[in-house]
Amino acid sequence: MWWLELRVGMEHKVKEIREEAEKYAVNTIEELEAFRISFLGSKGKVKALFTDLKNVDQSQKREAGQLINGLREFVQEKFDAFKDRVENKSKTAKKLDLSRPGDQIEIGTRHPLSLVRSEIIEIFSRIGFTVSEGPEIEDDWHNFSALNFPAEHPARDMQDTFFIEKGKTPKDEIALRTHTSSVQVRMMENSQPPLRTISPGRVYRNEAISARAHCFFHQVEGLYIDKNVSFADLKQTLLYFAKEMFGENAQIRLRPSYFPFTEPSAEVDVSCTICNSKGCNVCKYTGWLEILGCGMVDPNVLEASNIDSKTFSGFAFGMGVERIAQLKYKVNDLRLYSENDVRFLRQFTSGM
Ligand code: 2NL
Repeated sequence: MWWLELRVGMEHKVKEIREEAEKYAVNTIEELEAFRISFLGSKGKVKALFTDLKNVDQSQKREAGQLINGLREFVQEKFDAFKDRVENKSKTAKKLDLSRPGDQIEIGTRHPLSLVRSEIIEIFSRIGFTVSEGPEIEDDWHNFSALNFPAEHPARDMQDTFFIEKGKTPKDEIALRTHTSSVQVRMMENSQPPLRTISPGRVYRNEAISARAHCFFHQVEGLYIDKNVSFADLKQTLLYFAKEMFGENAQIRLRPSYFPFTEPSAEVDVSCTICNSKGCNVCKYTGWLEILGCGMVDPNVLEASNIDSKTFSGFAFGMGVERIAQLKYKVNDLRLYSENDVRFLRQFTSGM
């Protein structure tokens, strides 16, 4: 059965050698040479097949010859690829100079909001405020109801708040927090006064993005509850903050305002540090810049978190970190904070 012998003999051998070459791994020049000798050398496996070809029946010779040629090409390509790899490897090995100084890593800078956030935290830490944080996804109770928001308040509207889950009633709704007061409600619920805490964090409002508004921003809210906490304490605390943040010469003024969660409430301006209150386009020639909102915690808010409003009183305030950073670093477009343009970001210190 000569034909079977041919198939088993030639076809099988070609297949075997091909598989052997496929599995072969070469890592050094010596191994490369061994591969060449074993497969392509004058006494190599491919050459041996060409010798065998002489014994193949004339009618099968052409086909068998093509088979071996194919194998030779395959092995040659394999060899070329190995050669490439091994030679490149030895080249880079020669170039490697372990005594060279390392590449300089470019040092990043702290984000201005991160810098200002840390500074605010530090200022209040010095007078005994702790830092509290909480979830960005909130239920209606912690974001609105416990803070004395009436049912028909516009903030509870789709226009102003990002809702995540609509409930059967407004009280079942889940939303992105619109202020970090929600964190302070959790603090009041979980501990009894005295309470002195600031809550930094990201908050969300459903607003069109522009130079002056964004759909998210960063807040630091403060809360102080104890016996006999007065409006004078609030005022002095904020004056201390303004001087620490904007310099010893900073002055503050309070204007009456309204928030559902404080009574009385006020908005606080700091004397314009850019023109020394002489009047400039930043303070719009008023000499004053608005920096935060504040007030005495509404008794309804204390009671909602089971704090006796006959025994305790407190003050609270809230400020936008973007706003403080804008005044400190003269940032004229809110979008710069979140666009990650390194030309903007590089201007800030890399220190802590
Ligand atoms: C603003 C005004 C304010 C508060 C936040 C607060 C928190 C609790 C109770 C009462 Cl738990 N008040 N926070 C009070 C007044 C103003 O923020 O303009 N923020 C950017």
